[in-house]
Amino acid sequence: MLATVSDGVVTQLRGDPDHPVTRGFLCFRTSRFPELVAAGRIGQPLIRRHGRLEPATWDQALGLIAEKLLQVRSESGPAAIFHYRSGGSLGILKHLADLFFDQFGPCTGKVGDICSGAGEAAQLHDLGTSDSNDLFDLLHSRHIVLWGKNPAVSNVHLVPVLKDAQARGARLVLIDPVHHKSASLAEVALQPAPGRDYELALGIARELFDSGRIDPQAASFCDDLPAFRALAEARSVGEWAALAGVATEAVRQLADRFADGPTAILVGWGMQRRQRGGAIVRALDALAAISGNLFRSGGGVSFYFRRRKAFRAFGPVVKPPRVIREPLLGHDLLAATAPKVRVLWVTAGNPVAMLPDSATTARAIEATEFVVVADCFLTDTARRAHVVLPVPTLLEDSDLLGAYGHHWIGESRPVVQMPPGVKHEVAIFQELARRVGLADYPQDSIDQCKRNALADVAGQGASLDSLRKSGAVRSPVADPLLFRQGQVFTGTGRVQLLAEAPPEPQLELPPARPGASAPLWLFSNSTEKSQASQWSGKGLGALLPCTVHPEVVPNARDGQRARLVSAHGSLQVELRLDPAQRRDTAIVPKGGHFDRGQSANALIAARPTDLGLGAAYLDCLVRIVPE
Ligand SMILES: Nc1nc2c(c(=O)[nH]1)N[C@H]1C(S)=C(S)[C@@H](COP(=O)(O)OP(=O)(O)OC[C@H]3O[C@@H](n4cnc5c(=O)[nH]c(N)nc54)[C@H](O)[C@@H]3O)O[C@H]1N2
Ligand SMILES: Nc1nc2c(c(=O)[nH]1)N[C@H]1C(S)=C(S)[C@@H](COP(=O)(O)OP(=O)(O)OC[C@H]3O[C@@H](n4cnc5c(=O)[nH]c(N)nc54)[C@H](O)[C@@H]3O)O[C@H]1N2
Ligand SMILES: [Mo]
Repeated sequence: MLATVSDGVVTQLRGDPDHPVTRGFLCFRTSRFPELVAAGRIGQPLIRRHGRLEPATWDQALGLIAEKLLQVRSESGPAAIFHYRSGGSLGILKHLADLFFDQFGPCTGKVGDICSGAGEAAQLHDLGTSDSNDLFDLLHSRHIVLWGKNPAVSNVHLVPVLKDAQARGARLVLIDPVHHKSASLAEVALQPAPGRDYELALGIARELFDSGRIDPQAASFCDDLPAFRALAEARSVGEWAALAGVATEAVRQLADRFADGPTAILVGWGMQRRQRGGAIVRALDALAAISGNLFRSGGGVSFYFRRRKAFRAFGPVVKPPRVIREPLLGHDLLAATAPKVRVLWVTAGNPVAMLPDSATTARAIEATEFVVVADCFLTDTARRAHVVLPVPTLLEDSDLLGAYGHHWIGESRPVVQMPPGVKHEVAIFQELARRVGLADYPQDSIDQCKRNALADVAGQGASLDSLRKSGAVRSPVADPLLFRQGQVFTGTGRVQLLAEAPPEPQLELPPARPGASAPLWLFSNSTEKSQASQWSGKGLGALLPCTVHPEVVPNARDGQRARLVSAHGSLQVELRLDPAQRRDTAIVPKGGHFDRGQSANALIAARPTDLGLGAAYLDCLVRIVPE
């Protein structure tokens, strides 16, 4: 990113025209990030006194924290301290927070990943890694399947690559129950039933088996081929299509695309946020493999880019004395005894708004004896803290970054000075380490921390100096083609095909109310205007918008107020009518604030996914009650 600064203020943010991926443009939310900062960041530490958060000095804040950490460790042991770190701006130096709690304890840690847990675990199981071919390998694709993915909103720098691929003849298909902006990129946009991608994938597989169009070598590079074949043959193509809620012909045409490769599957993140999320991604892995598209340039089944692979860890992997499951954080915090969790440290995340079952998360945090939140903003979570520590925004930060959607790595350096009351997180932990007597905690300069993280790749063209000179460097440890010569990275070297059908998801019916709609699948999808709970520009507005088909609520008017009711809670919304949507869905933005009554997670039960301890956010049914 490039920033224009005038009088110490960022007046414009844009993409770097020299960056191979960002090519001079940014997404809506990032280009307007300065407005978010101007609207109210925290400029000094806050300490709760007499029930209210009041300004304090760093000496008071860190003194209080050090005292509390030492007291709780000596009285209850380090397992009574829990450190929760989420994504934030994804900087690599933020991992130094983990090192602090490993050395101070080891303390209670988090397991699972509500973002990508199920999909990553699925791919790790099937392929031995969760990574992708080089982004630009898509230029060799004949077909690209956007399977439950909305790049026009959540991955904007993929869009020009898709368009370039199309200009070279690639044909694009979108598979998503929701009609969204990316539909206009695709030649076909299929809207299957929510959560039925397993059935859709097996229908395609059945058609490929029936017509003898699977890779003739499949048995040599796949384990469990007969079992996967038996799964596909459990139903006819027509039966699978009916279960998936699409026409039989549509399934056959998808099969034709897989047989006419190279065909790349770009696996979206939504469908793995379901109870069967792991099995769904496993079905897509299997489809890519048996159709002969896994090892080809222009093929692949791309979900994640291993953004941390190039960076050396700051310490050894430490086994925590106890773990809290991220998708069940509120529940696990409340249930933890022997010892109770007495200190909670939250960094780079807003769990009250973003984890499922917001009310329980909020209650669990409120019930914790001492809560520290490090953030730039007074979030739903920070508002419940005993101490709030203000950290730099991404425009003031100094860090290293891997990327979400490609293999380039880069350095961030401050374009403006942070306000005097704000501290870099590395400095916070270094100072705290001195106060609590951690003699081995690194007291290096930030540049030295960066050099340490780059030690493994510095000799391969990715030193700190080359990052500084070039702006961004392609990770030297990312092969342009992930798999070569029919080998994956599993124990056997062969793809582990899905061999068992996943169980049906368990769904809670929303209570019946007079005049209410039938149960609808609640989608809480990314919106252009925010990164999770960080809203840019004008923000979310007074009422949470909820998009539905006009026939979902009889006589509904656009803009009408209504209530969304689930088995867990209810929210006031403003209806947006869209005839392009299915009649069994209700779509709200992800990231609404809990204290404003706008968090979808107030409606969503905390339930883990089948693999990887993700959160099944999307297995949520609601009714609409007109007001
Ligand atoms: N503007 C913006 N961009 C973002 C983010 C943001 O908050 N705002 N968040 C970032 C983060 S944290 C992440 S993890 C990434 C990915 O963030 P996501 O927004 O999760 O990713 P996508 O894969 O683009 O979108 C998910 C898609 O899955 C679809 N979907 C849901 N259920 C199903 C299903 O059962 N079947 C099928 N086929 N599709 C389904 C949804 O309708 C949606 O279009 O994006 C990042 N980009
Ligand atoms: N219903 C529903 N819920 C979802 C999702 C969904 O699709 N639907 N998506 C899920 C996904 S994919 C994700 S990744 C999670 C995201 O969940 P979170 O990571 O909790 O989301 P954010 O709201 O981005 O919170 C990040 C916070 O970190 C702060 N921050 C930014 N940079 C830094 C930093 O350098 N240091 C520190 N200390 N703080 C920093 C920001 O100000 C912000 O308050 O939400 C999940 N929740
Ligand atoms: Mo995420």
